[in-house]
Amino acid sequence: MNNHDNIFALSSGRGKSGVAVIRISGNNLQEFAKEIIGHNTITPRKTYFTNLRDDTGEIIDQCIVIFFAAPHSFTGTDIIEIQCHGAPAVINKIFEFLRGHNMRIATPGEFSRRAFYNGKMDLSDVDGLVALLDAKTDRQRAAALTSMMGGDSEIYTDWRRHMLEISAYAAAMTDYPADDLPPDISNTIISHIKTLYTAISAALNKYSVSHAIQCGINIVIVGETNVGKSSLFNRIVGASRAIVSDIPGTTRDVVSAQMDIDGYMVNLSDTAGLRDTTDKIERIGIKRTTNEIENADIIIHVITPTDSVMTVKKDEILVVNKSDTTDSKRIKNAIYVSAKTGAGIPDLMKTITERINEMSGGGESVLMINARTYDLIKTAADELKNAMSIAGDDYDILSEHVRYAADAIGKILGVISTDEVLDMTFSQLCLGK
Ligand SMILES: Nc1nc2c(ncn2[C@@H]2O[C@H](COP(=O)(O)OP(=O)(O)O)[C@@H](O)[C@H]2O)c(=O)[nH]1
Ligand SMILES: [Mg+2]
Repeated sequence: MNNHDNIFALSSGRGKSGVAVIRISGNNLQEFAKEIIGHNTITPRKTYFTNLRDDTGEIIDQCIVIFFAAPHSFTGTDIIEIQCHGAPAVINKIFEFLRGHNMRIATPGEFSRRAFYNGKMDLSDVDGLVALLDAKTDRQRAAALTSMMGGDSEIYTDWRRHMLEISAYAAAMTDYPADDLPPDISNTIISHIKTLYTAISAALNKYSVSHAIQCGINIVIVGETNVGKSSLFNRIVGASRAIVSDIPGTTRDVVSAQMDIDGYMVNLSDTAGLRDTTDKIERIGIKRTTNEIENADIIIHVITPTDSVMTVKKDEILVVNKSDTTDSKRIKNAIYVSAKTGAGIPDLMKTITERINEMSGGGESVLMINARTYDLIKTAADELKNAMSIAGDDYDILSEHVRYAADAIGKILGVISTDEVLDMTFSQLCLGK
């Protein structure tokens, strides 16, 4: 991959659309921009209505062309943006035209990679962009946008700066004889490390929230056979905003649907009834149900009005279905619903929403932690803990540990980066980003 190549990509989605956006990134695109626009001078960021012509002079399409001069562009390079009609034939013809001008199609994430190399985004911002392009619900959008706009980077940068300061300070201690140092210097250093450690641990503790926002909150419907689990599943799916997307790997007897409840993504699963059975296939279903329960954030436990009163477990919502068959509501700690008539479903949805909000701390902003950043934050926390255990003995080693912590955070930002990390981060992006 060469950073000096002129690269192009379709930045808008594939398929028939009113308008498609093709972007070109390169080091010196002004002349080419003038040529296609057909003006001797052009102003950056101005829109030009252009009859885009191929090399024989034939019009390919009527387009809007905008030229962004480096460094004031998404990538920090020159960029030409062509807005053409969103027909595959138009797009293909423009691609062909660009190829003929010594340009090549970008690899996935290559535009963002350039933005990173040119200091337009750090890796944490790129993580945010990846998540934003994936966002299906409003909470996902909000968390990803904060991260992409540098909200998370600010926190990481602040932590790292503190760590580097502490590390340098501790290292400097070794240059002085112990008697010359202020008596409480060790305590001061340790208390600074402790403050950082507390902040980082708090962020780690919220990983489950961040994970739930990004990957969805798992809600599982359980109960004995015939209590109406599947009927209730259909009711709930119908009562919430459907997310049109497939969860990979749901071809199994546990049926799942992805939906949007109060802006949160929810993975709702209907399960096989739990009961003792000798039937081999049913037992596989029950095993899967057990797995599903283990991964559940919230369990909807369904019973019928004739069942005996039971205690409700912490993560459970007890639901009495088939309320249409009785007038009594003798089971006190349960929500009465009828999957058949829809009675009580709004109450159930309200309770589910309350539970989700409790779980997520009411939408207060949290660092958007992913698998890559989780390990690095954990490493930083561990290194700070190591540093604290050395208290007052060996400033050199203490300084080293804090330095390792700073390096871990530096890797999150990409200040310290390996090609492997970069490849992993950018390859998640689609073409044209
Ligand atoms: N009267 C009544 N019947 C229901 C209700 N919900 C489900 N059923 C019936 O109960 C039976 C079992 O329903 P199903 O959803 O397959 O239960 P599952 O085995 O727990 O998934 C079916 O005959 C449903 O029509 C309800 O709210 N009221
Ligand atoms: Mg069923």
